[in-house]
Order: sequence, then C-alpha cells, then structure tokens
Amino acid sequence: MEIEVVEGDITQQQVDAVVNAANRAMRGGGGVDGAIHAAGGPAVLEDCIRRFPEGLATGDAGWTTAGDLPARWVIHVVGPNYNAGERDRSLLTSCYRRALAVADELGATSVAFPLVSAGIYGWPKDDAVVAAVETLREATTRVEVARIVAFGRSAYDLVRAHL
Ligand code: AR6
Repeated sequence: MEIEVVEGDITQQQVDAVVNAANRAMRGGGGVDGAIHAAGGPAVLEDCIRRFPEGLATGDAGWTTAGDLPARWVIHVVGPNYNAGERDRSLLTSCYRRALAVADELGATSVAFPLVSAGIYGWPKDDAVVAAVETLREATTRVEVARIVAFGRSAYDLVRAHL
C-alpha cells in the first residue's frame, strides 16, 4: 500500500472512502466529524442512526454512505479520548487497522485518513502521527492508496517528516 500525505480538507478528497474521527454515539460532532456531516448532508446521519443504533465502541470502525461527498463511503472510527483519560495506544492503532478491514469489505482501494484523536480528543500530535504512519505501514490490506489528510501546514510537515 502506498502512503501519501496531502494538506487539506478531508471532505474534498476524491477517494473511495474517507475516514471520520467520530465518537461512540455516532451522531455527529465537531472537528472533522462536523465537517463530514455538514458536507455529506443528512444522508450520513440517517445512515448512522440506521446502521449504528447503539453507536460504536472505541477503537472500532463502521461504514455509512458518504451522501454528497465526492467519496463513496465514510468509514467512521472512534479514537480514544486522551483528554478523558483514554490513553491505551492500541485503541488508536486499532482505528487504522479496523478502518482498513472495513475498506477491504467494501472493496475500497483508496482511503483518506484524518489524524484520529489528534484534535478535540487531545492525543499528542507527534505520537498520533507516528501511530498513523506505523500502523498503516504494517497493515495487510487490499487498499492501494492510504492518504493522510493533514489539516494545516504544521500537521503536514509533521506527517512528511515521519514518512
Ligand atoms: N479535514 C481533515 N482534517 C481535519 C478536518 C478536516 N476538515 N477538520 C479537523 N481536522 P478532531 P478527534 C483534523 O477534533 O480528536 C468530534 O466532536 C484536526 O486538526 O476532528 O478524534 C467528534 O464527534 C485533527 O488533526 O477529532 C468527537 O466527539 C484531526 O482532524 C471528537 O471530536 C482530528 O481532530 C473526536 O476528536
């Protein structure tokens, strides 16, 4: 799998699936979650309610339609909330592994990832980048391109340095 980085907005990515950094309730939120729901439109939330009546566990992934986004699917993951004391790193790496497993189920070959947990959930940025890059590098998957979408120049530089 090729791993690339771009600076930009994940809602604009022309890929098969975009990954959302959601929360356990799976009913939208702020950050990248808010941006994906806003750009994807109400179909994303409707599908979340239909497919995830009980929400989703931390570290897990599940897909919905991408609604009005250029992508076909949104793969929602729930990263650990570092600020709330969830500091088990395997829950963070699990998000990337589970997202790729869901992409494989869907037959998605290009997937865009945000830096899960690195915003509102407060995971230290440097380690969030290392976790993303290393987990993607070690993954066994049929996904051909994993695109890390860095939101802002400093995140982009950090990911580039680690790649
Ligand atoms: N495109 C790409 N990356 C983005 C975008 C975007 N449009 N917007 C933000 N980021 P966060 P979390 C980056 O806070 O830390 C929500 O309320 C951001 O700079 O979106 O996992 C959910 O509902 C950061 O690097 O997600 C949850 O409650 C990264 O995406 C909670 O926040 C993740 O930041 C999840 O927190």
